Amino acid sequence: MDALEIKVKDTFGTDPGHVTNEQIYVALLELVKEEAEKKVTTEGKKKLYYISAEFLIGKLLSNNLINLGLYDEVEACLQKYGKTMAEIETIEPEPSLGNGGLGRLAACFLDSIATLGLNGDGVGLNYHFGLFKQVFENNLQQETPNPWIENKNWLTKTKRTYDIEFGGLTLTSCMYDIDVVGYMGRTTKLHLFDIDSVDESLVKEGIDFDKTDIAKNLTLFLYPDDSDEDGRILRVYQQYFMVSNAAHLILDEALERGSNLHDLADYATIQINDTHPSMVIPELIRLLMQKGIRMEEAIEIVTKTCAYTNHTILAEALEKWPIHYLQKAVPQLLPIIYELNNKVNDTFHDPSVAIIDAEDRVHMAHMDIHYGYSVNGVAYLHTEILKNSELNNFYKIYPEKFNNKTNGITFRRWLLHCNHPLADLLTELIGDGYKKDATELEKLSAYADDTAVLEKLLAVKQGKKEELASYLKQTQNIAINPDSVFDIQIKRLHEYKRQQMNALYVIDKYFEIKEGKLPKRPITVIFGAKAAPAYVIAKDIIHVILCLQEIIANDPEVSPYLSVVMVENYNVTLAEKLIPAADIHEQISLASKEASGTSNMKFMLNGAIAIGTEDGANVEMHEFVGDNNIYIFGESSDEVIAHYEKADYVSRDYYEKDPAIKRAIDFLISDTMLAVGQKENLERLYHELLNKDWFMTLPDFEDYKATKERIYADYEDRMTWAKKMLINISKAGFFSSDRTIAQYNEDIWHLS
Ligand code: GPV
Repeated sequence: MDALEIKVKDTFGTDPGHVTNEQIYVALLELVKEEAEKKVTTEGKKKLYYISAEFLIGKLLSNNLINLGLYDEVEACLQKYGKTMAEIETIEPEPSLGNGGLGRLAACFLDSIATLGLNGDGVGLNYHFGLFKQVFENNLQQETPNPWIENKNWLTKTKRTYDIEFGGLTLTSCMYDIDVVGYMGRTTKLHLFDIDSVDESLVKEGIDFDKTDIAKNLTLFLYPDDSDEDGRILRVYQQYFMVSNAAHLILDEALERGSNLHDLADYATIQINDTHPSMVIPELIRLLMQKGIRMEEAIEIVTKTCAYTNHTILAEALEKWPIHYLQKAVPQLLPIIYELNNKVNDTFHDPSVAIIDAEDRVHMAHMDIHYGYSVNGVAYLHTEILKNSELNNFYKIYPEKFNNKTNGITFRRWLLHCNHPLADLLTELIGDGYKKDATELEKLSAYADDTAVLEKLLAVKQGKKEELASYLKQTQNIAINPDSVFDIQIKRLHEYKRQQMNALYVIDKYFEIKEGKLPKRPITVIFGAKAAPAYVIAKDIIHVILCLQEIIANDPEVSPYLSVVMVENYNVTLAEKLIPAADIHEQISLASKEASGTSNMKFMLNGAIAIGTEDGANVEMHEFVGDNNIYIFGESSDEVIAHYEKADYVSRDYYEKDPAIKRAIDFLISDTMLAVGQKENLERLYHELLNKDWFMTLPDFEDYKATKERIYADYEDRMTWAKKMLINISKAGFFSSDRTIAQYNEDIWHLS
């Protein structure tokens, strides 16, 4: 009997043919948990703690089966009983414990840490509803809760609990674990802290709830609406709860393994994933002092233990907490933060590197840089910008702390799991060594001119496009034409990512079609994006895209040639369907603003071709594949930075100079749009683009448009296109998170 048959027999007393899909799911969950537990090891003196407010892990069942080497056996067994993994997978809810790239990166990192057999765990929070679920009503985004913790799930409640003190409130934590199974490797743990008193019934309309009732709301949502002060203070409570638990755990485990705490840095290293966990620094100092260590020494110990990753240069995304928030939520940290700030000021006498600024705000990143031993950016260009402009004053003080770790993705989820036909083709051609050593994908380049192979590659892509078309039909009742070119932009909705530029292009194309200038092949432009609930302009952009979708779908003159689709509730599961099906992917952020991007790497690995700016990791992708295999356009990051310095950009000039731009922008408030959209939203975006356009879409528009025409034309030469696909795949090896994690370990963590 197969493992699954045994499990079903033990649990339900029958065979998989006589139980429901839900019961199969439960049996597989148990099976995976048992197998995963067998591979837990804690070898090595030093241990890594990857602390992150987000772990966007996605569904786990298939991935865990793949990593345990059980997938094929289970799939074959299910087939025997007339079932498929695809059916079983739909039962699993997706935990949405992250917003986007940063959270998904943390999840990929755990997979690689486990796969490389490193001694490291993740630490975060057990949000009951995670990020909101997105629904569209009247072409607008609405938010609803996304419950994922059902009766049976991946969480295992542990016995570990701590009393966490806030100003005037003590909450008892409990620790849940999720096993993270490495690919044919060991199992590592994701520790998620929670409290028992959380009350899900607090959530009333949409995702609204009483933000002041901390004992009941602490872990309800990921990043609750922070447009008001109560929301922001709740975030401070969450962050402190996360890091105080982490700090207790780290000290306890170090003591258990023989540390005397003076040597903590030999037993633990902490990666601070952006500034959300930064309070771990003062908290650890506080706890060490409680254990009798003098402050001076405690500071030294912690500085040798903590390393910080920066994920953005956008000023508004760099956390600066007003002192009075900390005074309310975590008064016990203030004396320590004041002392850390005094030491900095006494040494450097430079307000630009102070921890507390003139407006009494605590700059979390500044604390990390002074009191951590490593500062890294997440792509080459990003780290250069940190060193040479954004954090230049710090770089001058601590050049040795700065280093780059270009992001990566786990090939298990983003190829083996989401694209079986492509993985099989690669294995047929170059063997399966690439599954463990991604650089072996290079071997594929031997087939760059082999038409039989190129044909197969195109057939795999076509198959995935058809799969996506039927999936969208089934799940969202959206019809798309698999013979059209699929041009996809999926990522959080943010002005700097410039979905609005893509939308303006769609409007331009709509007019061209109306004028009789028809594309050679129909174009399907697909978007997927959630907007932060309080991010007004981002929601307006979603509104415009949904209006365009409706207008074009209902226009028989245009719809045979162009369609626009915004998928609802874009998440990891949808990404796994969209990415393998993409012909073209949009990486069109304003140069200098996207720290790295990681969907770019996933698309590349799945044989899609990028149109993009020289930004984030696009720069490195461009270097690997060369000019012929990526479509680069737009101003360079140096040019953009110069515009900001000189403040010389006036969007209206472009509107007046370029009739195509004028036509597209005017369309936003045309009768056609007003017939399906809301006046307020449309006018607001119109004025924003015309008078502000902070992320400079208009200067790049002409080049963007020309480059799009070029890429669509090149798509028609199918063999040349297939060669581009093959080269992209063959060069994707560098972007494996196994490489990234190996570099973190080599340069920062030094785990054995
Ligand atoms: I700061 N990122 C994110 O998803 N959330 C955040 O709060 C912050 C950054 C993203 C960056 O925008 C991406 O460029 C990057 O690829 C990703 O973090 C992972 O480094």
